[in-house]
Amino acid sequence: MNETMIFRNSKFHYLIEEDEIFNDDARHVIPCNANRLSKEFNNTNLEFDISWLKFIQDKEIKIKAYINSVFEKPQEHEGYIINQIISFLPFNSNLMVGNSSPIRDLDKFTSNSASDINIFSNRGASGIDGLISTSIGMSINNQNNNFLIIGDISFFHDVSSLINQNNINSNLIVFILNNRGGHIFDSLEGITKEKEYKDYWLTPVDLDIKSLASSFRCKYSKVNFSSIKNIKSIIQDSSKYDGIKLVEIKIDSKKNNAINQIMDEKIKTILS
Ligand SMILES: Cc1ncc(C[n+]2csc(CCOP(=O)(O)OP(=O)(O)O)c2C)c(N)n1
Repeated sequence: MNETMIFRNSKFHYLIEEDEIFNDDARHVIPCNANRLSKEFNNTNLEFDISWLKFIQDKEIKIKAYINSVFEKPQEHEGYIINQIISFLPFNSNLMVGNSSPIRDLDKFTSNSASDINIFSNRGASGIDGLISTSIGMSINNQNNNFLIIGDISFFHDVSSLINQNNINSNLIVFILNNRGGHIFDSLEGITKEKEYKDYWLTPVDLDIKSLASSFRCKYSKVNFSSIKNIKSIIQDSSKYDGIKLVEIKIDSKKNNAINQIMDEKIKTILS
């Protein structure tokens, strides 16, 4: 639906960009401040057809209702887990969200929260590097209520940053979504069937996170599908501990992908 709608209206697309940055998706660029432009429009008698906005809003309401209905029951699914984490975060928490699946799942499967959460991410080059050290930096400004949601490969990539807690007084909970590899690549069509998939794409590390926690003097707890409700108490008790706590959440990627597929199909139907 989106593609067709965008294609149908492509000649009417204007990018409003104050800094005149080149954008090869937009045929027309208006180099102007967006607030200033909207004020200028308000002073004219021009009438715009904004039925498309209502169309998108209606679809969004339906998709949210569908997602909420699926998540009424616990699901072995990263979107469900992120949804749960967000729902228990205290007011004014700092939350760093890793690449690539965690941030995409947060975008796709969570709604606006009334808790004024400060969201941090690294979506420039979308690197999986430095996410733990950035979160430790983030936590310096907030005595309590600092959280990071990160995949296992990204966690292992930056695990040596945990040594910083010897120098920096950081209060941080790291939720590691451990699906044993970089499962973002499962979404690339055909790749999972290639013989190089495991060695060059998935690259599972399989180090023992509990032992790493003890080496770096971090607290540790493990959550799996049957103990998923413990996420609530882990977050509620977060202000009780100093330092960094690693919470390993085991995910079965096959089950996660199967739920993703069902949800994607349904969302496609809603959008069609
Ligand atoms: C520094 C850097 N190296 C490689 C990549 C390519 N890359 C993007 S996502 C990803 C895998 C991430 O795996 P994980 O953290 O376990 O998250 P998951 O995909 O399972 O959600 C990789 C290697 C990158 N974005 N940044």
